[in-house]
Order: sequence, then C-alpha cells, then structure tokens
Amino acid sequence: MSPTKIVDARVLVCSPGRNFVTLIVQTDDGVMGYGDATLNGRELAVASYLRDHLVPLLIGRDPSRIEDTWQMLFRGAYWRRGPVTMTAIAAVDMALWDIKAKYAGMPLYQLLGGRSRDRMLVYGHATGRDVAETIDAVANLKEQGYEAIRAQSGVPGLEKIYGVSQSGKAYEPADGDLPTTEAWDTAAYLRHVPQLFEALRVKFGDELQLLHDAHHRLSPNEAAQLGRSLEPYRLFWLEDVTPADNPESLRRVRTQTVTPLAIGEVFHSLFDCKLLIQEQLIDYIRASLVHAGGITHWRRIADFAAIYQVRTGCHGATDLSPITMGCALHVGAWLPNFGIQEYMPHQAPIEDVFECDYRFERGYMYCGEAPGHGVSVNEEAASKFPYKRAYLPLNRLKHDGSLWDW
Ligand code: EZ4
Ligand code: CO
Repeated sequence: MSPTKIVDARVLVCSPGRNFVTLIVQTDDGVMGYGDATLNGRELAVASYLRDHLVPLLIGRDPSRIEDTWQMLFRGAYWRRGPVTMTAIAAVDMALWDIKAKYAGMPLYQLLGGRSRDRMLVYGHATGRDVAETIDAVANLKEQGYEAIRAQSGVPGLEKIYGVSQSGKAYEPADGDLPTTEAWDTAAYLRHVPQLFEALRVKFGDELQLLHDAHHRLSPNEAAQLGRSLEPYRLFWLEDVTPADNPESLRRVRTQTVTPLAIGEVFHSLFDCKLLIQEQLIDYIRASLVHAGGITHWRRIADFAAIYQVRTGCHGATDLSPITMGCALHVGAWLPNFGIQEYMPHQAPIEDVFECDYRFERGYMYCGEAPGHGVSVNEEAASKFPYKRAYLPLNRLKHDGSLWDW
C-alpha cells in the first residue's frame, strides 16, 4: 500500500543538551517521517523557512514522489542553494525517504540498493588542553575500540581553541548565549601540530589511524607547509586546511603534499564540491546529508565522487541530530565508496527525546533493521527542552584583534 497524501508537516525546535530542529511529516494513514533541519547557530532561520515556506507546499502532496518534491523545492524556489535552503530541503527529503521505507517495510538501505558492508568505520574525537592530555584522550578512545581517532590539542600561548573543551565536559562549540571569542596565531599552531603527532606516533605506533582538523584557518601556502610537516606521521586525513570559499586553493596544497585531504562539512551542494572532486584535489568529501540537500542530493555527490576515487567522510558532530546519523548510516551501509563516518556521541538528556535504532560498538557503527531510517522523536519529551539561543565562537588574531575564520 502506498500513502496518498501528506496531511501534516510540523517543525519541532528543542534543546535536549543542544538545539535541534526536526521536521515531522505525517501521511493520511498516520505514518510519520522524520527529518533533521539543524543548522548550528542559525536554527530558527531554517525552522521559519520550513514552517512559512515549505510546509504549505507539502500539505496534500503524494509523499512517495520524493524526487519530484526535491526538484520542486530546489528548482521551483528560483533562488538556488545556500545553507538555509538546502538544510530545509534535506529535512523534507529525509522525512519522505523515512516514510517510503516504512511503507515498504524495509530498512532504508534496502531501498538504496542493499548492503555493501557489514558495519561503518567511525572516527572519534580526542582533545586535550596540551599534548599530554590529548595522549590520554587517545588512549581512552583506543580502549573503547576506536581504530581511527581525530586528535586536537591546545596550542601554547592560545587560551581557548577550536576542538578543545575547557570545562572537562564533552566539547560543544556553540557554547554561548552570545558568541565567545577565541584568539588565534597561525605560526604558533603550525609549530605545535607536528609535535602533537610526533608524540602520538611515538606513544601509539604506526597502526592507529590519526586525523586532524585545521578548521579553515590557513592560506594555501601555510596549508602546504602543514601537510608536508605532517607527512612523517601518515595521517588518515587532514581536514579543512583552507576556507571552503576557494576550491582552487587546494591545487597548490595538493601539488605540495601527499598528506590525504578532506573538506566539505560546510558545503551544501554538488556545485561546491565539483572542482575538488573532478580534479582529484581531495581524498574524502565531508558534506553532510543535512546541509547538502538530504539523501536525494547527497548521493549524487557521493556517486560523482566515486568516479574520481574520492571516498566519503560525512560530518558527524553533535550539532547534526541523530536523524542525520541514522540516514548517514543507512546510506553508508549501501554506498560503495563510503570511507569513514565522524562520530561524536550525543550527551544526555538527548536519549529522552530521540529514539535511535543505530549503535556504536568497538570503533564501528551499525544501522538497525527497523523500517525507515530508524530514528524517531518523542514530541512530548521534546517539549520539556525549549530552544536556547546558542552561537558558535568568533576567532580573532591574537596580535591585533582582527577577525579570522573560526
Ligand atoms: O566545528 O560542527 O569536524 N568537525 C567540525 C565540527 C564543526 C561544528 C560546527 O557547527 O569541524 O566540530
Ligand atoms: Co571539521
């Protein structure tokens, strides 16, 4: 049986530990589909885009027409792309795939073409205020079975830095009711990072897969220097070395270093990734399902990447809701060129609100067999955690206070 029409679509904004925006689509016979619409620090813009502009277009539509709905929301808007638009479209798309799979009585990966792999390799985050603390954090993740670990550490002379928790609690970048400010010094960072990875290789040997995120702060030449200085430590990848605005920056980096490169967590469409993939300037594409148009568009990126031997490494920070993780794992179970999945576990009380059919075990994630993408939201529980304004930090140069990329 196929549903005939969508009778309700509602937007739920809640903050069980951090903000999430969820779209819930309901069919005439009561089947519910869930989509993630969370855009960190700009949540209410997407909520309004959905409520005010997309929901009226959804009511009465045939939910089985996923492709046509996607085309209507993308091409029919006239105004193309952009993170707010593409996140809103992604939420609709995930919800419709969820509904289709529930009607089929199948886990989502079956609709995509069935399994290519048994489980999805993930990488965890190890952070510390200094090298010693980061070594401890890596050791801790290794004990939990992680085979791939991203390592970040405080830089001497810089008080607060991307990726490093100050409080001893799990790192959560959107930490202020108004933006907090960090101070940045590129030269100090470039001196420090090779020392961190030297210490990690000495301590943990060659086998452990190590990753690092430069978080968009370097010029092409500085990025090339960093890539070269890390070559002895054989990283799995070096992420976001330059700001994403100029993909051609990666040409210079690529010719200067063989350290594998990953980029794309802020991308929202194939058009952002096209040159990087086609010229094989990267090894991993980091676009996420939630910010890059949902399953329908994201798999076009992944298929395009496959032609050029680029593998996926989906963004998986805590600001992506469990719904995005559920979808990413189903897509990952099918996708031939899946590479790795980022995994930052969500913190309590999130499990009061989101019910998840996936699980982590010894360095891998497993998607469940329930029909759909396997993640649902308890609306009553969610109502106990109202939206709380939160911003990502600002970054300013330490020596003169001018604004830098965060
Ligand atoms: O800073 O998701 O690789 N992961 C990251 C993340 C991003 C946040 C921004 O919302 O770079 O931690
Ligand atoms: Co990143």
